[in-house]
Amino acid sequence: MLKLHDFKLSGNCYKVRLMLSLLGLEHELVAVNLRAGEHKTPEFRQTLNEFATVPVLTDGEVILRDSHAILVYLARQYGGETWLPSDPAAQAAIVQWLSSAASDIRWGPEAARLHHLFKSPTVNIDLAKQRSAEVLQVLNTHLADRKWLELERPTIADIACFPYVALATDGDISLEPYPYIQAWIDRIKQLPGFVGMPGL
Ligand SMILES: N[C@@H](CCC(=O)N[C@@H](CS)C(=O)NCC(=O)O)C(=O)O
Repeated sequence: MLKLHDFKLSGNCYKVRLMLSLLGLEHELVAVNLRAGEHKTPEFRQTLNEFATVPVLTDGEVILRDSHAILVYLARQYGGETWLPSDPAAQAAIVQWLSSAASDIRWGPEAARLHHLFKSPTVNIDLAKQRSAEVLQVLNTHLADRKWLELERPTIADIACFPYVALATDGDISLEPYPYIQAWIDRIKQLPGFVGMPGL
């Protein structure tokens, strides 16, 4: 049985919950209390993730940390050619967006949400706002003449980028100036098997 070590308010965990649901995969959720530091115990580090973060997915002997690595695994293991095709150019086109999710979006809207919702002292909010404006503008322009980020269909590129973009208002960043992003968010919400999370 697939098992996800999870935190309900984490957008990175939500990426995995969403993918599991879109693929119709049965799974068990194990709630990890981050506020109580349950992810920082020696046991968690030794058996699940030495970096002490969630999500962590286990599937039999396979133990994976990092939402994007987990998306890759689920897409290839259970999704055939649909969500991450094996064609090298198509695959690389999608991986570009996994990188954008882990960099531009991470340091933009994800950081702004950390600041506002979780009062994280580590965030430079002015920089996070500036980076949010930059990445949201790029995304809006990219989506002006296409429905999905790559391949003219939903892929894990969309699933990786969607949560923290759609949750931008949690970080006090309005999506009003970005109509093409808003239309893309609505399209993702219409996918069969879509599930939401608090804030969406
Ligand atoms: N690159 C990782 C980031 C994982 C991450 O930072 N998870 C956060 C929750 S969204 C976490 O576990 N934070 C706990 C901590 O930093 O103490 C991913 O995409 O899964």
